Amino acid sequence: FKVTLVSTSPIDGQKPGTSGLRKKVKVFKQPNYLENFVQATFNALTPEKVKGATLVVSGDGRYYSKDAVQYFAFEEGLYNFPSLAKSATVTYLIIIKMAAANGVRRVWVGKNTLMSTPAVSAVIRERSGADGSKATGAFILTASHNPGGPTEVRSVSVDFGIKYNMENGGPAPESITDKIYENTKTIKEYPIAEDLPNVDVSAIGVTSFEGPEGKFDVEVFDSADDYVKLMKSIFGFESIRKLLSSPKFTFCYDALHGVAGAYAHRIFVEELGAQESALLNCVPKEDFGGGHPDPNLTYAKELVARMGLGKSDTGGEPPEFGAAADGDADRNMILVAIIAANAIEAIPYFSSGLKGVARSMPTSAALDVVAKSLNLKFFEVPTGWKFFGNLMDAGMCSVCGEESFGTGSDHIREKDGIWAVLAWMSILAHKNKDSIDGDTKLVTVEDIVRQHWATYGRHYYTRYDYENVDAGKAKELMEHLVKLQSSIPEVNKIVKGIRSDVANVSSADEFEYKDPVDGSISKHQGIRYLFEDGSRLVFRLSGTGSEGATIRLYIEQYEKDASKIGRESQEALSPLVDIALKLSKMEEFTGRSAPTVIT
Ligand code: VG1
Ligand code: CO
Repeated sequence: FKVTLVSTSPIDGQKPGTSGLRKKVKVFKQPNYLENFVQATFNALTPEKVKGATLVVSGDGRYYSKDAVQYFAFEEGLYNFPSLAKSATVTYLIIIKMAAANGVRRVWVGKNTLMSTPAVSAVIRERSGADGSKATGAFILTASHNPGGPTEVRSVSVDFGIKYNMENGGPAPESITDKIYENTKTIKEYPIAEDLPNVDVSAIGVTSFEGPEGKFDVEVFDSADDYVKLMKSIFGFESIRKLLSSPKFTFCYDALHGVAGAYAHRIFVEELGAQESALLNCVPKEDFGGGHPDPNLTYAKELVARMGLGKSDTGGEPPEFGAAADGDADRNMILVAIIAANAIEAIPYFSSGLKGVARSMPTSAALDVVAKSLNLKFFEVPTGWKFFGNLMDAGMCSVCGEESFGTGSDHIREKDGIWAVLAWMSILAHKNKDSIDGDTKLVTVEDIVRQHWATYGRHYYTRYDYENVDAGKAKELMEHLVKLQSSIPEVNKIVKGIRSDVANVSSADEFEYKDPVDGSISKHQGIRYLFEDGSRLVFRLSGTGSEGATIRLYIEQYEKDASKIGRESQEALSPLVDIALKLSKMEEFTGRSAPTVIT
């Protein structure tokens, strides 16, 4: 192949957010939009991470991924994969062609361009090529929980996204994402191997090409092999298998048509013996079946119905255990504090102890209580998994969690939805090791959760999301809250005027984080109001949306009194909700009388 230099000019707004660059599909389809970002990334890396390097390129399979990996110069609608992939004449690769032109030695692509975010992390860390080569980074094509597809249906934004992960398998830290952004503002040209023939990404194997600087390979492989191997080294599959094959235990896993489906069958059915019927929506789709691949009680409707939690309960016995994944399979509906509290005895990987635990700032402080009682090192970081990476690399932290149902450990450098399910199953298997055979009832997730609350107290917790709010108004609301913080007595006067039955606000601030490993500082990470009884109100602007602003309001109340831990969460939190809405003048600023989603 030949290398051509293409002239380009900067495009506004390519600043990576919480987890990479996420924009509407139609924004990504603008000429040079993807190319500029990819080249800005190459230019932000040290030369040895590009020249002669091995890179992973894959994602959650959402619409436009195949174009991004291998671009088809056809009008929309004519595009038909994989038959076109084989006609190697008129296709233009974007990332692969740019990688080749930048002197990358080889690109590893997941079969059909599919790879979950945790699997990418595992592949960077664990996989070796036939010649012993190791990957030093990855382009992950995902907008995770944001819907996808070619066109907006009922004005739901359809998004595409791209992020770069480093040689430790974790998302690029802010020092790199800032550099990428700076580069997008000055970019003038990028090299591309326009005539590089296309590769059939549905067929496993290596294709080699010859370029001006030598050989370039594209290797297609199934990352489920690497991922399963890693999971087997962490968990006792035998004991989980025993649990899953017991007639007393039923299970349900909803992949919401995201990439988790590419792993679920292999792990849960083939390796662990679950029934086929345990899998819901496990066929990955470009548009997630028209759904919203966000695993919460609002969007995981089918699972919620099967669990008998929703109004549309179809009757019959609900499964013992249910879980759902997001689009890129790094999250699910399971919480971290309980994993941390039980990990050492239930999960072989942790048998020698936990190095420490961490959570993101808005996440429930339930983990803090466990850390204190087990005497574990504890860290509070800003939102986004990239902040956990340094702690893990420095051996300071084993288990991490975020409020949005993202959990994971230092086996990789991303959150990991399937890991979290296996962790829970390990805990269940451990608690039931004597009751699995015989007539005794199984210990359920609910039993474990109640036991946990009885031991550690309960953190009532909820998140209100106001999606697609006018960006200017959202900013004004945040500024209003920052201004209020200058006088705590004034805040308390307002609070007491709203409800007299809540504790005093003891302090308030804008969260700022100093990384204990490299000393880097991240500012403006959300506004906190902390109450004397441990309750908290947190306000922040989402960094993953693609339209307007999303305000997230996190409300938390800690209850140690065992007689008060069984209340309904929304009812227990209603005084604080009232205060949060009035203190922030939510309706006044946003014009919204109710949030878009409550989780
Ligand atoms: C949200 C979540 C955050 C998570 C991030 C990426 O961010 O709140 O906990 O790390 O999504 O998750 P924000 O900035 O919108 O609040 V994923 O699974 O969508 O990559
Ligand atoms: Co995700």
